[in-house]
Amino acid sequence: MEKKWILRNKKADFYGLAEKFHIDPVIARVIRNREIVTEEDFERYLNGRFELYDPHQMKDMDKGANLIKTAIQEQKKIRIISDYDVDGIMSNYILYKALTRCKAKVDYRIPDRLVDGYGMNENMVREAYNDGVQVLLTCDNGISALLPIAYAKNLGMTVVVTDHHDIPFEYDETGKKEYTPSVADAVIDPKQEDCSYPFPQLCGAGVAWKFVQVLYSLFDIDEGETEEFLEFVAMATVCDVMELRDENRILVKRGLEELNRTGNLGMRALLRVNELGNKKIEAYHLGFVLGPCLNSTGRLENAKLALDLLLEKDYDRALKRGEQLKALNEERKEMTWCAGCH
Ligand SMILES: [Mn+2]
Repeated sequence: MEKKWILRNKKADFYGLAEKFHIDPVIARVIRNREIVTEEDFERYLNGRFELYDPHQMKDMDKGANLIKTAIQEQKKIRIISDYDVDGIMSNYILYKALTRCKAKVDYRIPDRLVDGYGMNENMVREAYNDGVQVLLTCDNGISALLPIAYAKNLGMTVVVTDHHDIPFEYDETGKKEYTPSVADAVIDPKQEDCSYPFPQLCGAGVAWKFVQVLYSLFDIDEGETEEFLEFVAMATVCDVMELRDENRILVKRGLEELNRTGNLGMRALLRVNELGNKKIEAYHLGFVLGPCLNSTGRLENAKLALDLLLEKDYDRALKRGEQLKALNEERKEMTWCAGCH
């Protein structure tokens, strides 16, 4: 049977656009269907020639980064708490590496899906408190952890939230949406109504990366050093199924360039065990080969295995960890086997 693509029919001057940008009119139509409308939008979409947005535009960004800076200078114990999926693991990795670079006393915690469930909970706050942690930094979760955060505040901890999920709300008597305020010391989430960041569709790792840009500038660390994290932002953006337009498209494009010459031993090992060592890595590989390997752990074991792989400093050990993750992913595939989802 012949396959047919049916294109939505949004109006635009496809022939004019095609001629101007040297593309096929059908491509112009596909792009238009992604809500890319003006010539300026087309230019940005096709050629990616624009500066990424200024991270300072994000609400509470400066406040949150300064709180972490002070905590680092005062050598307070900081714990990063993420989610267990690929976006969570990537966010956690980015923040952990960056805070370590700033000489922070920092560790990380990823919830175990079976034991802890999704995101930060009161047990994890208590556990951090008992470990002498004074500052909690969340990524890819935290916006809806209102009670655990209130609990942490009662225990005298500082809480900085970075997230990209929707802001929790209730309807008031008149049926109007009422957002439930968080008592965290800083809430960085571009989905907040009063946040003026122009592109709220970043993934958790995207927000974390923006945070690192600001943190590095506070420590006078060269901005170029943040680029080593782009491959992880790209991985998270694709695996969290974010819209691949606007800033996300640029982040993924640049991240793929980084990934193709990655210096991260864990990532190199993961490429090698998936027989991708000499191949050009594209978005497909992020979403369908590498991502599932990193994700397999959140389901069957603790996602910490995946983070440990990315932090591994010895290549032979990294290879062993890579094999282990790949095997776990195979096991998961066996367990969830069905025709059509292989
Ligand atoms: Mn996410």
